Parts: sequence; C-alpha cells; structure tokens
Amino acid sequence: MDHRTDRQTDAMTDTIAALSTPPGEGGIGIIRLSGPEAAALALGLFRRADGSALARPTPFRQYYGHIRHPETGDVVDEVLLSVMRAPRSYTREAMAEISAHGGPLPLREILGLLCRAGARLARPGEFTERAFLHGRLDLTQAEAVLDTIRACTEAGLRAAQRALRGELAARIRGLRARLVALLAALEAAIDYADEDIAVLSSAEIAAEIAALRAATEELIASHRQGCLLRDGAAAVIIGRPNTGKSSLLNALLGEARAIVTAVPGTTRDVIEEQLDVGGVPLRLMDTAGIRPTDDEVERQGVARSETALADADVLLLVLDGSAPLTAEDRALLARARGRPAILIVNKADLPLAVALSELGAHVMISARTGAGLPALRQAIADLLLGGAVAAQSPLLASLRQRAAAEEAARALAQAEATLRAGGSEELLAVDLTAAADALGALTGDHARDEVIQELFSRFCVGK
Ligand SMILES: Nc1nc2c(ncn2[C@@H]2O[C@H](COP(=O)(O)OP(=O)(O)OP(=O)(O)O)[C@@H](O)[C@H]2O)c(=O)[nH]1
Ligand SMILES: [Mg+2]
Repeated sequence: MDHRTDRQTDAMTDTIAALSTPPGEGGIGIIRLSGPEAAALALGLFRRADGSALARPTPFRQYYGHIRHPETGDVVDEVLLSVMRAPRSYTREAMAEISAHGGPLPLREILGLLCRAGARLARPGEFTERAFLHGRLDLTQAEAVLDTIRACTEAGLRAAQRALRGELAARIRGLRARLVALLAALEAAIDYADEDIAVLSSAEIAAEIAALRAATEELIASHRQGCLLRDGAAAVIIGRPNTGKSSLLNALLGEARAIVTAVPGTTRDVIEEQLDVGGVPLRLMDTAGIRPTDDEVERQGVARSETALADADVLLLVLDGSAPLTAEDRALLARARGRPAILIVNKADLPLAVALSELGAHVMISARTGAGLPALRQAIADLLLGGAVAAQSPLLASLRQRAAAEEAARALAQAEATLRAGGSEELLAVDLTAAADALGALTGDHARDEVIQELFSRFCVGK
C-alpha cells in the first residue's frame, strides 16, 4: 500500500543525501542519496580510475574511482560507487551509495559538493520515512528498523526482526480485514433490511466481535514483553551492609567490577552495569548497604540507595544466610513486600544461621562459589516476563502501537455494549469503524501526518 498524502508527494520530489555511517573516524564512511537525481548527482562528481565519466552504471554493481571537485578536478577521495533504480532500493526511489574513507573531512566535503549540485541534507529517519511513504514498509516495520539498530539483547533483536519481516503488521491487518468483513455484512443488512436476505445473526456478530476484542487484548498484553525486550528493566541490589551485594554484582557480571571487603559500608555509590537476563537488558545496580550512620559519605551513599530502591523495577534483596536476621534486614523485608522483589539468601557456603521458614520464597546462593546463580537469573527472568518464555508471536513494541491497540479495544468494547443494548446496525457500524481506524493507524495505513513525523524524528540521520 502507498502511504503518501499530497503534501508528502510534493516533499519527495527532491533528492536527499546523508552520511549513513556513524560520524567520526571509521574504516569507511557511506554517503547515501535518494530521489530522482540520486544517480545523476553522484555520477556528476565521480570519475573512473582512467579519469573518464561513468555513463550507464549497472544497478547494484560497485564501481571503483574517485570523487573529484567539479571545478578544480582535484581528487577529494578514492571511492566505490553503486546505484539502485526505483523501485528496487531501500526507499523504493532511485538511490546511490558512495563508500569513501571514513574520515570526517572527505565525507563532509563530498556531502557539501552533492548539496551544491542540488541535493538536500536528509532529516533524521527520512530514508526510512520515504520507504514507508512508498509503501515498502508499514509503521510497525519502520519502528522495527529502529529497534533493530538499538537492540541490546539477542531476544530483543529477534523480536525486532520478526516485526521487521512484517509479522506484527500481518497480524494487525488480519484483524482489520475481519472488522471490514463484519462491516460489509452489516452494510448489507442495512441496505437490504426489507428483503429476506441471510446476513449474520446477532449471535454470530457478537461472537466475532468478542473474538476480535480478545485478539486485540492479547496484542496489548504483549506490549509489556515488547517493552522489556526493547527498553529493559532496572534491578537494584539492596540489603544491609556486608551481606554480599557487591559480590553478587561481580558474580553476575563475571568480573570484579565493585570493591568487595569485609568492612561493612564498603560501597558508597550506586554502581550500574548492563546484563542480559533471559533476553531482557537488565540495568543492574549495586548500592550502599542501608543502615543509620554518622559517616557523611556513607550517609549520602545510603540516600542514593534509597532513590534507586524507589525507582527499581525489581528489587534484589540480599540477606546474609550465615547470620541471624537483624532489625535492618526486617525493615528492608517489610519495604520489599508488595513490590516485584526476589529474596536472596547469600553465603550458602557457610553454616546456615537464618530461619528460612520466616522468609517465604527465596533463592539460596553463594556469591563466592557461584552456587545458585543460574536459579537466580531464572527467577529474575520469570519475575520480569511473568513466566512467559520470550514469545515467538509478534509483540507490540512502542507506546504508540499500544495506544492505537487500546483505542481499538475500547471501540470493540463499545460495540459489544451497543449490541447488548439492542442498538441499530448503524450504531454498531460506527463502533466497528472506529476500531478498524485505530488498527489502521497502528500499521500506518491510516495514520495522521503528525504521528508519522514524530515517529521518524527519533531516527538517526542517514537511516
Ligand atoms: N563466605 C562467603 N562470603 C561472602 C559471600 N559473598 C560475600 N562474602 C563476603 O562478605 C563480605 C562483604 O561482601 P561485599 O560484597 O563487600 O558486601 P556488600 O553487601 O557489598 O557490603 P557493603 O558494600 O559494605 O554494603 C566480604 O568479605 C565478602 O568476601 C559468600 O557467598 N560467601
Ligand atoms: Mg558493597
């Protein structure tokens, strides 16, 4: 489907150019052009090794040569050039790619020459926006492009790739097609109300609406997992001093990141590291042991622990299994109650002095020997993902997608209410149309310009 409005069609008559590799030094830097003049602009600056111009390049072939200054003839850089013809390109427009040396100066100069010749610098995400407007991608796939670039775990990358292949879009379009079919049946009932034509019974209509609503709710529920895989979660290790919090951080990371000593009050600052737990990018924080103290530095550390505790998605409360529970332990246990938390009994390599029966569900570990760490990782993953294995079904991955799905679910709930109240087919059609529009906005087949612009503005330049 083509997603262009008239305004956008006008905006796409120009040729855009951008550096598509990260700025700064690199082995190579790639400048991309897209638009009607893409090939002409690149070929205007390009000369083959023998100094001749390249007249009719074969698409997808790389040509060796130089970018030369059009007036002085000076060589700006040694490059490889390739061209693509519409619609066989990322944007579905004519495109050219110039691979130059990855230095800021040659790349800036080539871009400058292209702009002087008539190209315009691309806005962030404009290549992908054009791909969307030409119908090569839908909005869920465009968002998946960004999620692919930013994925920080393998599970997150796989989820983004599923969406990029169009699995989410296909699912949503399938639901929308069922809504449209239902609407068509209703219209037929309205048009031929006087004749005795077999249309759907109200029981059949109710069943289909209920099924569509359940499927939409399922999509909404998938958003939590989609977000977790994409944005991750914050887990904060808390406990009184000396229970082995820093030792646990180090053990989970597999490196001596935080200082560990037998002195209570060793950690003074919040130490944060990234960890992949069951596919969720986890921001793991080690904090200062929480206790009343007169030491000014430690007191500030404890204040930071309190802030981290308040903001955490998951609390990892570490107790020392080799010592009886203290008043500080009990105070922290009380504070963890009712929050997503895992009780960890550490120092399992030493004789047990804690009454486990007092604790309820907990994980026994030894940060020193590594015993119990796999079970702890599993417990964290279970807590975050609600026991669900990283789903193989498409996941809603953005707030925008979630809001649209919620709107569809609301409209379907409204349709159910209309049906129960014995409302007319016309009224029911209004509700179902609203649901269909919301699903259309999700894939971008029927999305507003502002939504589209906001979405692409989050991309990097050159993508
Ligand atoms: N035997 C044994 N000792 C441990 C274990 N984990 C930590 N320790 C010891 O307990 C002491 C405190 O460890 P840390 O990791 O510094 O404890 P912490 O909770 O970070 O302490 P603060 O930063 O002071 O709050 C050190 O002497 C560690 O070697 C364990 O599993 N078994
Ligand atoms: Mg510590």
